[in-house]
Amino acid sequence: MSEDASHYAGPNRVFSGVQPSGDLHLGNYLGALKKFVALQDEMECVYCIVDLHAITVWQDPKVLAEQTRHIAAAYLASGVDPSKAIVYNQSAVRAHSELAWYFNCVARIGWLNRMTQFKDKAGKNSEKMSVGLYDYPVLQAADILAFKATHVPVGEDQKQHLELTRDIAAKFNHDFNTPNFFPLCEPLIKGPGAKVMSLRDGLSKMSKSDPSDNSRINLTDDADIIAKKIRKAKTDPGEIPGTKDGLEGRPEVANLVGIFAALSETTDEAVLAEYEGQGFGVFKPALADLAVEKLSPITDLMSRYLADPEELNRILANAADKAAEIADPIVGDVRKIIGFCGA
Ligand code: AQP
Repeated sequence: MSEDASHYAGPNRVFSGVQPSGDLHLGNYLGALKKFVALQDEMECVYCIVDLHAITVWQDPKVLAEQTRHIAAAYLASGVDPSKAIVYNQSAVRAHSELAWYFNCVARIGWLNRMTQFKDKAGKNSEKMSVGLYDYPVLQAADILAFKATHVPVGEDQKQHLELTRDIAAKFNHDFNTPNFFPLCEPLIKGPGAKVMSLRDGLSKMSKSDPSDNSRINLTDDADIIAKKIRKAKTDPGEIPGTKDGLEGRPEVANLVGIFAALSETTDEAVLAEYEGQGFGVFKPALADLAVEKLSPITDLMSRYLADPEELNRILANAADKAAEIADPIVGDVRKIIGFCGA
């Protein structure tokens, strides 16, 4: 598509979301939440708890609201400030679902057939998956574009979905002859922590749905559990190399070095220089101490927020009103552009 993001004249705006589909882990924190906090002083930020996405796989109705508050508490405990950023849950703002339908009529089936995350999640059971899971990237495009968001902080796993969002925006702009109505959003992916891998397999990403709890560090894990999981993390009999070349073919070691760098806000190179020649008997305890130092305050604060569910509900409801104030007029314009009677 030939359109250039730089021709969009609207304001810069950040949008991102996390599913309330289970405990957040270190990958979600480093790949998403930590970036959310850094951006809230730079641009208008809209941070959603994407409960419509969560129900693309079964969610127990008795715990969905609680899981949603859990993610809200994780946002706030990580440093997202509701007086600066809009923090709400997706189902409370109708614009998401409405725009997703319009985009279903813009996106092509061939585009969705290429989405690797659906293939990974569905495996051999794609016929038994919900239509929603297949359509997930279209809803994600609607989330972003209902706010005309220009910047989207996510982990590397979302790269393909954001390319689809750009394709949908460009096709809409082109089909309806409304150049630059939707911006072509810029993914904010780079940096340490963009792809945190499983502690048990350096080739699979750290994920909420991995059946092994030892594969991930949850934001609710206490210091002992964090230390135990890092102690048990898969490595090899070698030592920490002095340069990144020495990490070739050692994905588990590369992952631990990357986690160390992301948590200490430095580079892989600096970590390698500090620990060159050390064994894992030295490196793992240092990493465990660092992880506990960075994550424990978040875990503690989360518990305090979760102790007051009414206050979390209030924060989410207020923010949903603010989110609707931005998204409703944009979706209203889309209705007019499409040409609906009465729009
Ligand atoms: N391992 C990861 N490394 C870096 N970033 C990650 N993210 C997820 N896993 C990693 C980023 O976290 C944000 C929220 O993700 P999500 O919960 O909405 O969905 P997900 O990507 O599907 O996360 P999971 O943990 O892998 O969940 P399941 O197992 O349910 O699929 C996104 O920005 C994502 O990039």
